Amino acid sequence: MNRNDPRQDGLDHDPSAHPAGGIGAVTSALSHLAKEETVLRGGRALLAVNQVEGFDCPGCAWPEGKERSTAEFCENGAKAVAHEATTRRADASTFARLSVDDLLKLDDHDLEGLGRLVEPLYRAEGSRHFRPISWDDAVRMTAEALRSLPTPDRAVFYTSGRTSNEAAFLWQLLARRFGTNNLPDCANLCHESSGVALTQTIGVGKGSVQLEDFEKADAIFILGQNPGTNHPRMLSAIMNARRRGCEVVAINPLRERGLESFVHPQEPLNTVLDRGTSMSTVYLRPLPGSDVAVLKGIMKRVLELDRAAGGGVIDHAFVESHTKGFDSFVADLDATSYESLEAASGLSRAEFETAARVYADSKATIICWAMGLTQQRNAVDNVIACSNLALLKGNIGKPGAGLCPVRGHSNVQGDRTVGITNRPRTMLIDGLRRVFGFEPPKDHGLDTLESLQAMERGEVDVFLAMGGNLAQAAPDSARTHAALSRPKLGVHIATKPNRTHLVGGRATLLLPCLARSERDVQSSGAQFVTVEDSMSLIHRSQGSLSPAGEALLSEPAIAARIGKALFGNSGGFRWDDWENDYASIRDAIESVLPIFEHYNDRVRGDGFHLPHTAARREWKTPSGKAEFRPTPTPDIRLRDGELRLMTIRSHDQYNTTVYGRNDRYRGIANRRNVLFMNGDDMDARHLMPGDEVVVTSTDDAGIVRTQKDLRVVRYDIPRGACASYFPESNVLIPIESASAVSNQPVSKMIPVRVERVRR
Ligand SMILES: Nc1nc2c(c(=O)[nH]1)N[C@H]1C(S)=C(S)[C@@H](COP(=O)(O)OP(=O)(O)OC[C@H]3O[C@@H](n4cnc5c(=O)[nH]c(N)nc54)[C@H](O)[C@@H]3O)O[C@H]1N2
Ligand SMILES: Nc1nc2c(c(=O)[nH]1)N[C@H]1C(S)=C(S)[C@@H](COP(=O)(O)OP(=O)(O)OC[C@H]3O[C@@H](n4cnc5c(=O)[nH]c(N)nc54)[C@H](O)[C@@H]3O)O[C@H]1N2
Ligand SMILES: [Mo]
Repeated sequence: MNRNDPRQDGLDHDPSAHPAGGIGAVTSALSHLAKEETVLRGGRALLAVNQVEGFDCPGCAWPEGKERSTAEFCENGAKAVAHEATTRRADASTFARLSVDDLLKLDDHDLEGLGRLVEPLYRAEGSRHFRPISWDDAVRMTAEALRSLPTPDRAVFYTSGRTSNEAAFLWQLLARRFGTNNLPDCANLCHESSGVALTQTIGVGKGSVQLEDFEKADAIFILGQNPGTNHPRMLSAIMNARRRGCEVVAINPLRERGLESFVHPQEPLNTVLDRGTSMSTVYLRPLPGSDVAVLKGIMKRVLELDRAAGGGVIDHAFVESHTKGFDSFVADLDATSYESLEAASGLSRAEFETAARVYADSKATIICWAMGLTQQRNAVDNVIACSNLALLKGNIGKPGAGLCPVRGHSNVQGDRTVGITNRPRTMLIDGLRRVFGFEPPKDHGLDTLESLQAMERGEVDVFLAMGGNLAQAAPDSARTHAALSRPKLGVHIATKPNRTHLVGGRATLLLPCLARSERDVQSSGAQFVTVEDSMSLIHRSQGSLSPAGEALLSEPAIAARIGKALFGNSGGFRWDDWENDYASIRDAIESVLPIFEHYNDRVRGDGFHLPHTAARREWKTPSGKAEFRPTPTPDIRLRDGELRLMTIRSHDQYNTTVYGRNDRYRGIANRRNVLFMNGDDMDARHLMPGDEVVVTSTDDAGIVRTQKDLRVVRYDIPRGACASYFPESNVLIPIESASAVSNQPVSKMIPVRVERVRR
């Protein structure tokens, strides 16, 4: 058998040579609409995605841009909408037919495939069936469970980043009025490290660029991100930049399709000719976990170029007047040899030089990154290194330049802004006290990993989740499932059934809510909600489809009803008003957080940008300056025979929601149990494509975790690295394996062993 021909391997593996996007994107989107039996309903919804009067795409947090007159087509946004608009229903009869044990046998794809939840359900302790319950009883039961706690810190309020500002604000108000800052969220698993690092270096934990900057940049760096799959609308911005000659430097162990070539599906001629725009001018492929070494290699060279030219490469005037720590940063670079950086990253000095040349020649550079940088042990350093790079040439607070952590969930940034965080800032606490007249808790609450550890120890009695699927999103699946099952009551607000609902709590309430794409009518009339995109633009979102079921409540309504049951309408707490008219929630947000002044007025049209101090070159750091910080070169020691595993998303999933089993751009059809490996690493283990392998990881305590039944795919990936899909590979990640400082799980650099299963 020809070992290099992927088609001989018994796996349907055909790495596509086609550009990203194009006709494949259109046909794929249509097939997902058909699969959900929702061509009409879903098609109607698609026309309204990301329109000023429509709803915000639940796909990702990339901004919309000014040209919203025609539907901005995005294949993966279309899938997200199709799956939300499905005509399938997981109703009481579904749960009467299927016990929890039956449901647990379904995989994530089939579980959510049961369809939309349409009525409140309850599973009593000891029972294996969910049964219908009235809203009144569900709300009363939740309030009673909370009221019976000996201390408020025995409750945990989780939030997933799709939640609107209005719902999120009520949710955190509920938790804080109840008395706890236990407000973990999906950002703890996502861009936590970016927030922590940027707060240290530039004094604000958000990206500093706006969409217009992509029209002005000379160079764009993209690290640890796969926009072709996860932020497809970003490809238009990059394509337009490339067409006017902007340089794009991609840094990623994998050659990702969308970073190589792209056809805009709304350009018919190019689509027909399959003629793509080449997306990157430099493509560096380091080992997973080594970005600090790569960035240091680049910056070391920039420093040399500056010295050789007698200045003028580095923006010394900016460094002088706006920054602190330059000298020790330079001393660290000088003390670091190229050889050590080459050894750590697997790249050559020539590669550092090529990227450094692009950076040196560019007058305005944007630096983008996502999970490849933040899900690392040294994740905070990764982001600090991006910030150092930007500061060298004053690439922040000027047109065409800036730092751009590309957010995941469509409102994860907004949720944080309105108070979803276990570490509230004084501004929020003071605002809540001033407006509502109660003393909010000040001690830090639990983040996501800490919450799971507290549950494991039996210290949490009520776990409430506003969306998400923590059982599958969190690492260490077996322990996470066991931990989630310990609280007396799990309360899950959701659109579709998932594994968290099956394992979450000794008794469980399942509260079904309206989705983004659906009409939300309250007693004062039709409502809209607001969200914040990755570039701090606050804008409205209003669904237009008829709700999936008559009994559905909106997320703000559910939060308000629990609040009312616990505390009643008293003082500044106007739970009934808030449920009836979301403008009154926005008024409350504005009173607490002055950055939202004239919220209801300003959100009427295209929305408004929240102020970003660093983008104005105001530095809210303790020193009042932007700070250079030295970053130690990562020292990744593997034991003999180990590989570095990264867990990544396929083209057919939204986090734990598995739409289908294909990964078109990587040439995988109809399966998810694949392990991408370098040919030399396969040869060293006498592996052939399609072989069944077992992957194991061993933690510091010597405990071995195992993922079985993976099939090897020979892939263009650096030697020493391998990749598989999240969430299945979460079984391999110990809860304790987290980034220093930000406590974010290390999902992109898991030391593993791979062994063939002999049959
Ligand atoms: N369709 C779709 N859209 C989504 C999502 C989805 O699941 N589906 N999820 C949303 C969410 S919540 C998020 S956070 C984003 C996620 O968006 P991404 O961050 O793009 O998602 P990942 O699949 O985790 O991809 C990480 C990328 O980092 C690379 N990588 C891994 N390790 C390293 C490393 O050490 N260094 C470098 N330089 N690169 C590395 C991988 O090869 C991969 O290309 O997407 C959002 N949008
Ligand atoms: N190994 C590994 N683990 C990871 C990652 C990784 O790259 N590798 N990525 C991490 C990242 S970046 C993230 S953001 C987390 C994601 O963590 P989560 O946000 O917790 O998970 P999701 O899969 O996005 O949540 C999906 C569920 O949300 C519910 N849902 C969907 N829409 C709505 C809605 O409108 N309202 C409500 N109330 N519920 C809704 C549905 O029931 C669905 O089952 O996972 C993290 N885990
Ligand atoms: Mo995310």
